[in-house]
Amino acid sequence: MDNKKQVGVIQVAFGLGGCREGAELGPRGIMEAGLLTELERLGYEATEVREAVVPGKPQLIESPAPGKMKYEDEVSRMSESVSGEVASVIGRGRLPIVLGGDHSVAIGSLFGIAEARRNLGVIWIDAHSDLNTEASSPSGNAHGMPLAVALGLAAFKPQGRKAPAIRKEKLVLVAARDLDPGEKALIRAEGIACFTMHDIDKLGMKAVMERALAIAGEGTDGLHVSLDMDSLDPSEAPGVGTPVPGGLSFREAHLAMELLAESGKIASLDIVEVNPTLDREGKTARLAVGLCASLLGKTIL
Ligand code: NNH
Ligand code: MN
Ligand code: MN
Ligand code: MN
Repeated sequence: MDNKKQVGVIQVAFGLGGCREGAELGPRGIMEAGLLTELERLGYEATEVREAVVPGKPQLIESPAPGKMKYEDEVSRMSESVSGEVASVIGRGRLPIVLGGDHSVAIGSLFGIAEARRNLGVIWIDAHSDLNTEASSPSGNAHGMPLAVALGLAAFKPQGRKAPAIRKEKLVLVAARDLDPGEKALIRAEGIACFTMHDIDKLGMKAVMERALAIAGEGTDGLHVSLDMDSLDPSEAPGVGTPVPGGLSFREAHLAMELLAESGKIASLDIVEVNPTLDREGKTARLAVGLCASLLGKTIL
């Protein structure tokens, strides 16, 4: 496996995939909450910080067409830049940390990582399942579609990248509690592993992570963790665009990260949907930094 003591932070100041403005300020919020200091404390050396090239809001905003992804061209250009940055960070033996931005940035990270790891395991920690296609999406928002795109189920395909980027057998959803009808049907039909909040309440986070690791961590050449901050309860993470009650507690989220770290299989990470304009004095951004530290090996003792 790669030299884990070197990371590359990729800032993706993109919010057009979501439904509210402000997620594009997420990378700055997370950096200001002290990510680099925390990485240094953990022994990561010479952390490289890069910025993906992201298009702004177009002058002429097309009226949203049903069955089409909103800001498709912008999402496409953003994904191209992010996947290139991610592939180059991995190519130099570093662990990529992608800072969103809304969750559409994960289209870029998944396709970029897939260049290096065709047999990727993915753990998707999110209140939502992000499995909408253009046809099933109730909103047309790209942040509800990254997994459908990565599985090759959506009409949208990232330019010059081989789809699918991931395999449904090696994908695990954790903390789900707000699924659209088309997503529920897809999860059932495709047999995608989904540990809902109900499962976490019943089994506990430890058992859920053990099962998740058995599914996504075994027989794969690296694990990608995509952490949507709306997986947390809104009382812990108020600064997100689509808060959903009944989410992960502070300790459940940290325990999940600690158990993932103990597996020794983490090869890449996204932290997304931090919206500083909706946050309360940087609480969500600080929690994002803390969770990242736990995932990268910070222990209590
Ligand atoms: N499922 C909804 C949609 O597709 C909401 C998605 N919102 C998210 N996903 N924040 O993580 O529009
Ligand atoms: Mn998401
Ligand atoms: Mn979400
Ligand atoms: Mn919804």
